[in-house]
This record gives sequence, C-alpha cells and structure tokens, in this order.
Amino acid sequence: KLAAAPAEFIQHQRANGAAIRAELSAGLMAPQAHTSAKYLYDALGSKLFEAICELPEYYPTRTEAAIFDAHLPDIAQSIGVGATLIDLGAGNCAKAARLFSTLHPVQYVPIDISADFLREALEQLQQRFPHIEMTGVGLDFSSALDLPDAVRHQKRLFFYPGSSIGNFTPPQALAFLRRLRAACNSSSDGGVLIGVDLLKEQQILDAAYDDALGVTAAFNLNLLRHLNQLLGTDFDVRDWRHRAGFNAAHGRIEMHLEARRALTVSWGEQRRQFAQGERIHTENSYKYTQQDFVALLEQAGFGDARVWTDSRHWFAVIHARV
Ligand code: AVJ
Repeated sequence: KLAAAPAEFIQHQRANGAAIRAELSAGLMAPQAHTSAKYLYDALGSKLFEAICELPEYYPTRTEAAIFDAHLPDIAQSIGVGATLIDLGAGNCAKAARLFSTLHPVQYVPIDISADFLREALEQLQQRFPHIEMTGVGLDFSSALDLPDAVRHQKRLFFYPGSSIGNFTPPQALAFLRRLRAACNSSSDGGVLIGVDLLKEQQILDAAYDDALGVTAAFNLNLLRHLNQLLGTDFDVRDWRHRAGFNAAHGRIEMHLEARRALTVSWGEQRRQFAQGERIHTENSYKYTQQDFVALLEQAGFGDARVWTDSRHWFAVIHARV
C-alpha cells in the first residue's frame, strides 16, 4: 500500500475575536436573546453532535445514510465520476468517505468551522485513500466561501449533507445556494448534492430534538461553556435547561436554553438579567417539502434536480446541476 502524503490543511483567518464577541454580545443583549447555531460546535460540541447521530430518536443521519446505501450507484451516475468534492461542514468526514469508492472524486476538500476536529479526521482519511488529493479547510463557510487555490479542477460538486441547510432561514438558504451556484464554474458540469429534512408528524420531529438520554440537552447546554470561553460570560450550566420543539408557524424546530431561576449573566462591562423561564434561542432547524426545496434550488439557478427519498418520505437527497 502506498504511504500517503499528509493531507494539506489550510486554516483560514478566524473571524477576529473582537468581531465574534461583538456579535455574541449583541445577540445576548437583544430583547429575545439569541446566538448563532455555529457556536454549538466547539470540540466537545462536535463530539456531542456525533453522539446525537447515534440516538434512536435522531432519524436524519440514519435515514440519509440509508438513502445513500440504497441509491448510491444511481446518485453516482447522476453526478458522474472525477469531480472535486467540496464537503461543507465535513465534521468527521464519514459521510463523504462512504461515497468515495463509487463516486471516485479526484480531489476532496472538506471544510469545517471546527478545524482541529476536522484536521484529525482528515489525517486518518488520507491514509485510507492515498490516491485522492485532500485539502482540509478550517473556515466558517456561512460568512465566506473562500475555496483554496488547490481547487482548480473544473467540476465542482458541493456536498452539503445532513440537512444543515436547515439552520438557515429560507431567504438565507436561497442566498447561500446562490453563492454555491456562483462558485460552480459555469462552463462545466458542477452541482450540489444536498440532504434535506422533510416536514413530517410533529411528534417525530419533537423527539428527535429532545431525546430521552439527554444528549441533545448536553449539546445545547455545552454552548454556554463555549460562550464562557469565547466571550468570558459567567454562565453556570446548572442554571439552564434544554427546550426544543417544532414551531409550526415557521416550519422549523427551535432550540432554546431556559433560565431555571432569575439570574444575571456578566461579561466584560456588560450584564444581562434573565427572568425565570426566559430563554436564549440557540438554533433553528427548518424542515421543507420536497417541492419547496426543489423550487428553492431552481430559484438559486440550479436545475435538473433529481430527488431520492426513503419509504416514509422523511428525508431527501437531491442532486441538482448548474
Ligand atoms: C447539524 C444542523 C443538521 O438541525 O438536525 C441536531 C443539528 N441540533 N440536534 C439539525 C442538531 C440538534 C442538526 N444539523
């Protein structure tokens, strides 16, 4: 077996600390306190999300994997071999790795905000697939999609599995898809391969985000430890509880952290009082109908959408081209 060259890794300039703190402060001081979902993913948060994916209640990961298992040859045929696979929010790279032996990408470019977690996963993956050129990128791609120079290959396939698109509001999702469309070289046959969680019975949705073991609660509460690190807040995790559920008016799951008692949080020169029961909104996870999502892709300039789904129509994998 070939000894692989070590995978290249590019750490994009992290948003500067002052800008992050300003954004977080503004969110915490807002009448409805809120934080961006990306702050759920420090090193421990990424591990807790991996654990969520193992939970019986959390159907998306396993349903998506089953769709890929059942339709991989078909999906690969739709895409064609020899693409540069750009993995948005790659995490442990496991989802992309399962495509390699059928899709035969020439190049693999995983991008994740949780850079150390990604770097470790990629080192191991490069050993397993020495013939695929791999370039990891530590980057918050929600604010800028800076692709490395190494992505020179013509055919770009943006891989965005797991229904992470659900963290954007629909207008934000449209803007993001338009940026992907612009980043596909228009002369060639690039595209997107995207996983989308579908609207379904509310009970199923609620349970997926409020599991019996409390792993999702730990994932949500871990945000407070991350905020203490990033912003210097003095959150005590024990003062807060996990709340999650479907908001039918918005077609989205919402996660919140709810104060168990009246308390004050302090950081720097600032302080914010929370009444008992007052909440911090920590995540949205939008659910779509198949039709609505295909329409969104079309609005963004993608066409020829092919949709694969499971027998219960809980999740969709969609390939669309430029
Ligand atoms: C990674 C954004 C797809 O919304 O289902 C899981 C994150 N939050 N449980 C999702 C999440 C709570 C997840 N995404």
